[in-house]
Amino acid sequence: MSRNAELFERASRSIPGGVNSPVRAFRSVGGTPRFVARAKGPHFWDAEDKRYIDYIGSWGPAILGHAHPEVVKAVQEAAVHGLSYGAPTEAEIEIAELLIERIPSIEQVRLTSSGTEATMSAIRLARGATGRNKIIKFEGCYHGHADSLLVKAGSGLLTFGNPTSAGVPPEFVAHTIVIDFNDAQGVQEAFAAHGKDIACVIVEPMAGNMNLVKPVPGFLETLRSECTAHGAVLIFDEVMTGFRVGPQGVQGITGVTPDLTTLAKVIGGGMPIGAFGGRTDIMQNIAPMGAVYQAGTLSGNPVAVAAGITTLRLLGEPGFYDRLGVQTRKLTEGLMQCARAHGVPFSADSEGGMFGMYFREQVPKGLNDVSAGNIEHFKTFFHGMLDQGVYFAPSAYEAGFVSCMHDDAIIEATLKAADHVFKTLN
Ligand code: HOZ
Repeated sequence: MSRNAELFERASRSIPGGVNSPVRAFRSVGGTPRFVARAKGPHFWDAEDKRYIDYIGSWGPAILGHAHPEVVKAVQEAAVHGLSYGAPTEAEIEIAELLIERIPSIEQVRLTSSGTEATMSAIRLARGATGRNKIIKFEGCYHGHADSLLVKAGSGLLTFGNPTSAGVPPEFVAHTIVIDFNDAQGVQEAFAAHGKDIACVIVEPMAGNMNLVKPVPGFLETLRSECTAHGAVLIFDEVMTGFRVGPQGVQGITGVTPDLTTLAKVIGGGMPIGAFGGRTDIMQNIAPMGAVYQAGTLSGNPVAVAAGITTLRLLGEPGFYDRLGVQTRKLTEGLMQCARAHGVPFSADSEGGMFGMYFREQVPKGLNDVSAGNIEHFKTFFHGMLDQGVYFAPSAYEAGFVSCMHDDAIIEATLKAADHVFKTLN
């Protein structure tokens, strides 16, 4: 038995499914999860010391590559001074100021420990600020695992073919309206029917939890105009896209301004962190200023904040996102070329350092399109690439991530492996 298999068997005795987050279990692709022993730059090594080119990068945070020396140094230096205080620090102000400076729609921001906490809190805040109950979310968008959001949610749940989670009472999701992503008309109809009861619209402005799905022109603009017209709060969940697709997230690319934004992943540089922020008049409703409660012992954790500040500083270097976007496009265009050469129906898309691969001719516009991809081709491709030492997400419903350490040699090695694997799909 391989060392990875041994570890998986052992893990399965003490941890449900052997993993601490469902997609990692490889259920939708079959086979044995790789247990990571260490990582550096664009690579990680598994329990058998096999090296992989990593296109997950911790699902986004590793934008500078794994174990970037400056981020590691910042973490080490912060750790020496104590791991957690449960009291304010100057560094928290620094990261808040950095976020406000980088993302113009954020006037005030509060830190949490995860993206789930950030979205859950942003929704509570929207409800508290408006005095309304209903929320709109979109099919295939995933906003963490808070109860009211586990309605036909994407990612792990889809992978299990189970559109909602057990353990969520129907009453908890009774106020959640689910509309197809990119269905602007559906949004207009929902507002026409329930406008005065809708507290907020929450959206991944570029979806990353049903694979990468971009908004069609006019979709985000409709969300903005409907929210404005009906006094609802527009929340952009940029947990995945924030500082990943560009220096100001999707809002910087599309020019559509949300009222609140949620962030996580990249802003912690690999350490657990989340944040929600936006208009001051809305943010002032949070305790201790207002009546909306939100708190956390590890919120603003000094070690996570140190990693985040250093990461954000390095991302601010001129040309960073241009270079990242070029490398990511080299990958997606190269993959499409390989697939075409071998007659495999395939498409790909990217924005900044985030990409999608689809085993169908057209890039998807929503969840149904993603589900229409050839899942058998995906599985064969995934395992073929894994054998060749290239690690893509073990689910057709996840996006991929490129770091600034994925240089030409890494992309070429990936495409060489892909050429070999696409050949076997024909
Ligand atoms: N579904 C998560 C990403 N979209 C997976 C997170 C993890 O397993 O770490």
